[in-house]
Amino acid sequence: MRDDLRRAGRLLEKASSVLVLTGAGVSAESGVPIFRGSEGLWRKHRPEDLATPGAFRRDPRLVWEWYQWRRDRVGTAEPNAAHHALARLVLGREGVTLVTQNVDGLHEEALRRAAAAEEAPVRRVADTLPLLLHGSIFRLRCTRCDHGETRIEPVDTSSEASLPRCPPCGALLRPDVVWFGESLPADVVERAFAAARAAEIALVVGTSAGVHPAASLPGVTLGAGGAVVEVNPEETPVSAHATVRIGENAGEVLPALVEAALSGAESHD
Ligand code: BV8
Ligand code: ZN
Repeated sequence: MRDDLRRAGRLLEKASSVLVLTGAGVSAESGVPIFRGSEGLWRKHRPEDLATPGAFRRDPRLVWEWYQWRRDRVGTAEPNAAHHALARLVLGREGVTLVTQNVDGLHEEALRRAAAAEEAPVRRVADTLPLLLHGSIFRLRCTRCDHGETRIEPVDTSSEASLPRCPPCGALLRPDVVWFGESLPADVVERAFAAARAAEIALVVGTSAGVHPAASLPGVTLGAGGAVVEVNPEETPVSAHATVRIGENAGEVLPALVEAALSGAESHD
């Protein structure tokens, strides 16, 4: 096994507490477009044009059209080897907290499949579902009351009149995701930062680490004396602080990395 993978596997295997932070790069090999970079989502649109409350107030149809385009793409996407490896890691031993910036639901799908396949997973799926820092693209919430719902079927974005409305109060429904300038769910942030403080290793996979407060999590682990392992083909602000940096695609290296991390799993019992 390559030296960097062996060293990273060893760090993860010895750590009693691990934070995993993922971004759009972990879903890239599932065909879900990432935000930045040449073929990124933001290339065609600027974040302030679409992922902000102001954009939705100004032109809810345009914002819904962009989200429905993404819901279509994600709806046909399958979890890739990176999602499946992380599901095995989270289910296969205690002390791993999965935190994601992604809203595509692919970690949850991989966890459900892994739990169904496992005879006796070490942990119950309910205890291992990822912390969703930025919500879910398949959840809708009301712009006026506290109604929320999961809606998989396509939203009709052909006109403002056809946009989804709240069954109880009639106001416009919006994607239940966190936009720029909006605060993240307090309880999720609380749990994510607690996990980062407690982690001996922060495994940072597929994020450009430029959006806060998510991007602050690896620094919290470092500040508490932990170490960082980064998996990303490109350098990011985290790279300089990584004890081990694996400059490859997550789908290609995570299966072997997780295999190594679980090899001594029994020693954590
Ligand atoms: C808040 C959900 C305030 C919606 C998203 C200055 C300093 C600090 C903060 C700020 C600042 N100025 C402004 C802010 C605040 C702002 C922010 O951080 N702005 C940035 C641009 C500077 N943050 C906010 O507004 C947040 N809220 O701060 O609230 C507040 C506080 C109190 C009370 C009230 C308000 C909210 C931010 C959340 C925005 N929502 N998404 C949606 O999805 O539509 S952000 C979105 O982009 C993602 O969720 C993600 O978080 C973010 C970054 O994307 P990545 O996941 O990293 O993806 P990206 O494409 O960038 O990178 C992909 C990476 O993968 C690349 O590095 C690539 O190399 C790699 N890769 C590619 N292929 C692979 C791969 N890696 C591995 N394997 C592969 N195969
Ligand atoms: Zn309502």
